[in-house]
Amino acid sequence: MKALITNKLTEHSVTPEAVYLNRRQWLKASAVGAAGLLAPSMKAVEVAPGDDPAPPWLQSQNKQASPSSFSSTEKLTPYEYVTGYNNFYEFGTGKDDPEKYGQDFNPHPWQVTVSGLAEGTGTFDLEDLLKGLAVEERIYRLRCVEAWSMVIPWLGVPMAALLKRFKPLSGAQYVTFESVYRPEEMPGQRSFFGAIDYPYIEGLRMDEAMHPLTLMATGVYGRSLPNQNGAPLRLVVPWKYGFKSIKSIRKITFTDRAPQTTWQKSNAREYGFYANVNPAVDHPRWSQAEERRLPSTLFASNRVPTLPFNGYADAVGSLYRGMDLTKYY
Ligand SMILES: Nc1nc2c(c(=O)[nH]1)N[C@H]1C(S)=C(S)[C@@H](COP(=O)(O)O)O[C@H]1N2
Ligand SMILES: [Mo]
Repeated sequence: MKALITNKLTEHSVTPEAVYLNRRQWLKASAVGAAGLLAPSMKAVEVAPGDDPAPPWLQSQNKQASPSSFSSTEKLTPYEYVTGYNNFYEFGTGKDDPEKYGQDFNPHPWQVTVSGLAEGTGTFDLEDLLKGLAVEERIYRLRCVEAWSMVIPWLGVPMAALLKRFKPLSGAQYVTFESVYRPEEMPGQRSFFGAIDYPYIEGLRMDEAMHPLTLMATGVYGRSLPNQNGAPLRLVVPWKYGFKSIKSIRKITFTDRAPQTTWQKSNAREYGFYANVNPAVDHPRWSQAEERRLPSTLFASNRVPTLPFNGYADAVGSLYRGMDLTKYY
């Protein structure tokens, strides 16, 4: 089944038809069980190729995506929210700035520089980096530290499969990611009163990076990533607050110690290195006990309780056994 999702959705098509159709299929497929896992035979969406400015090799790799049993069965957040309500400060701090001001950014051709404690360091073309890796569709919850959330159908490759290509050395305890720095194409990076330092830096402990849920996303909603979502490749760590999921990655570095991340540098008391979603540890300025599942309105705020590790505790809780999560927030 093919459905068309254009970039100009009207209010009348807030939820793409393909999503509705597939929801019905999912419900019919009794394989959708209490665990909330998707029957691993059906993708959520397919998108017409005309919408996608990425090079043909990337489009075709994304289009061959197979569904993943790690996917959530919750109702997808509509495409226009996923691609129109964004945090990507390089393009501005307003939620609609990334879509508005992200269109002059040209992510192709793209290279990634890999350095540090690994055998296979160097600078690689994106195409070579991804060659031979199977893209999966992963429907994950995304929980922003600002207490809103979405359900997003990502396309991407397991981070472990990508990182293994560089043969990390045994001393590599952490991996650092760095976003692109292109002030000429990114107005937020030119702003004198920029909210944060650029380039944007994030990092994971090695075992977090290699966890099967950790994804290097190459697409969303059946197409390659729009600029505002972090084209051409971005991290997705669904059990952590959204700011860990760094966009438009240009550098990967294997290190023996944790990097200072952008948000830690901006305010260490408010933003920790771990940033695991935790309803029991409030942000100093607001509660994290609940979230607004978008779309939400004044009359239907759509508040849902926030779950430990964003609902992925069974899969990732053991990574943090014995750690005081109020100290390592
Ligand atoms: N480089 C970069 N990556 C970033 C951000 C950013 O401002 N710059 N914002 C983060 C935040 S706060 C969130 S919630 C997610 C949002 O991802 P989305 O816009 O694709 O939903 O991206 C994260 N990755
Ligand atoms: Mo966020």
